[in-house]
Amino acid sequence: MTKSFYITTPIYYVNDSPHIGHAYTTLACDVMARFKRLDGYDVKFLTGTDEHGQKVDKAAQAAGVTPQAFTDKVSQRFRDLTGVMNFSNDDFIRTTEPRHIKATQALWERIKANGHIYLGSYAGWYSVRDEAFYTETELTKDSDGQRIAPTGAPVEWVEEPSYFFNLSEWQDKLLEFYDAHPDFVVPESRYNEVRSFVKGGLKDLSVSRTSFSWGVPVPGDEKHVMYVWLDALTNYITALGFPETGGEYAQYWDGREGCSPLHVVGKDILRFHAVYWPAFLMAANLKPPARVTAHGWWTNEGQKISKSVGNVIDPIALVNEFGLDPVRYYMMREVPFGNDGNYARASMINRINSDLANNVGNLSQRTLSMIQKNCDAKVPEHGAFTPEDNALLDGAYALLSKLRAHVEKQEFHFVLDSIFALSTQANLYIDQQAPWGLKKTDPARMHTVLYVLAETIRVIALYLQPFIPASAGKMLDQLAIPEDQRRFTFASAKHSLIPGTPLPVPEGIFPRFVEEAEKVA
Ligand code: ME8
Repeated sequence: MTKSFYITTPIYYVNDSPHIGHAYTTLACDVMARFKRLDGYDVKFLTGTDEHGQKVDKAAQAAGVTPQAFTDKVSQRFRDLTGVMNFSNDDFIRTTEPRHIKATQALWERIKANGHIYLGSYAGWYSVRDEAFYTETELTKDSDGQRIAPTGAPVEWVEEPSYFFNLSEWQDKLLEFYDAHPDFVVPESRYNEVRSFVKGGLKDLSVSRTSFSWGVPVPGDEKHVMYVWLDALTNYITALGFPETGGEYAQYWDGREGCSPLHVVGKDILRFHAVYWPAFLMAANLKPPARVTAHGWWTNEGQKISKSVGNVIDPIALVNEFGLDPVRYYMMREVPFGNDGNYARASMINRINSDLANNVGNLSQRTLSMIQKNCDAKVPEHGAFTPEDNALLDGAYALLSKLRAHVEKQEFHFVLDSIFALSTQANLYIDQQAPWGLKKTDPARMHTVLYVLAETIRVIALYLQPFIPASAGKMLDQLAIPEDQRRFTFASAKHSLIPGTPLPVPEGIFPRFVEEAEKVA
């Protein structure tokens, strides 16, 4: 049976337009989803928008429109971003949809029926920006003496009737769960952080609010709306048809053997996903996800990104300037996934020129134009392979298992590193074999060398598809590879290029980036 794979992005608050952080998380999920599809999995990839809560309500008020009109407009910008970035999500969820309200209320009712929700009243600190409750001891003061959250967000005092989830009673169960699933949180440093947070003791969690109404009504007590995080986290199972537990829920979440739901999130929202969410699910007798992977944060030219500083990076502006695949490549290559990273214009240009143009671009352009000129524009015939030929080809085919292992751990930078190392090796092979010299001395050997190169490029292009789908697709078009022969099972000698296949005239796929000022000079 085909294996199933479910991957989700956080759902994004619609208080503001998408920025590089949003594009980055979804890109990582897109790469993983594409990789798994090419590797034969049945994939569901979900993204969407988080539309309830005080933060969005306030943003709508500031814009002078109703929350529904406001969320309709801003949610569309996130949907548009999926098109601009060539994301391959299978669904786009909005928490204001009826399917989600139904799922959230059903989850609440299950948790309540199991005795884990009780009515009380909350008196404490709340940060609207973080949509999070904080204890007095977690707070510090800013330069004006105002209390602030550990994230730097302002807090306000809240006193209101509230339902509580008995989180304090889940400490042991969570610790047992973490011990049984040491890969539940990746990277390991984050796993340890989550574990020690839970070990330090948990307090019951306020899960409803009464001082505003922009949320999912609590079933049976509609003065309350649910805490936005309980609402938001449920999206991951709403999209699988919950409260139905057959169908996609059984296929992607709990049922089909080997299915392993994966949530990718930024480090700031790990606690919600790795502590609250498994506790909510266990309280409803549902299975927790298989893994939560946390990535780091981007800075801009060394500076923390903030709206007040005015250095927010607009992913669409990056794509307009550098092109989509270069931006996708840069974001996945520049920063080891899990670490914080820095966006620098100079490093973007350097990656475009040295990795894409000079390495893979040059390899493919040199090889294909020689074939065009010297092999009658057809995949060349080849003679017996030398040990050098075999070393390159076998290395290319064998790389897949290494790439799989890195993808399993969300080590996307290592995947790219390995593919580009193969391309570097192929460039060295050209220089050593010097096919241009063989043209007169040994044309048959020249044909073999060009065959080996074209076949290596085919395999490189297959592997690059998850990262730079359009450019890798063009590389495969230039080798006349049919659409239905682009999955990873085709990365083997059994499916190697067929000599005599006509090839189109090659065109450069990876142009160098030249600054406007240099163009004039
Ligand atoms: O947190 N670099 O939504 P959100 C990298 N609605 N990532 C960044 C970043 C940066 N500079 N700034 C923000 C929410 N992010 C909730 C999620 S899920 C059930 C609900 C990332 O729109 C951040 O880490 O505030 C987070 O993963 C994501 O953007 C969404 O943030």
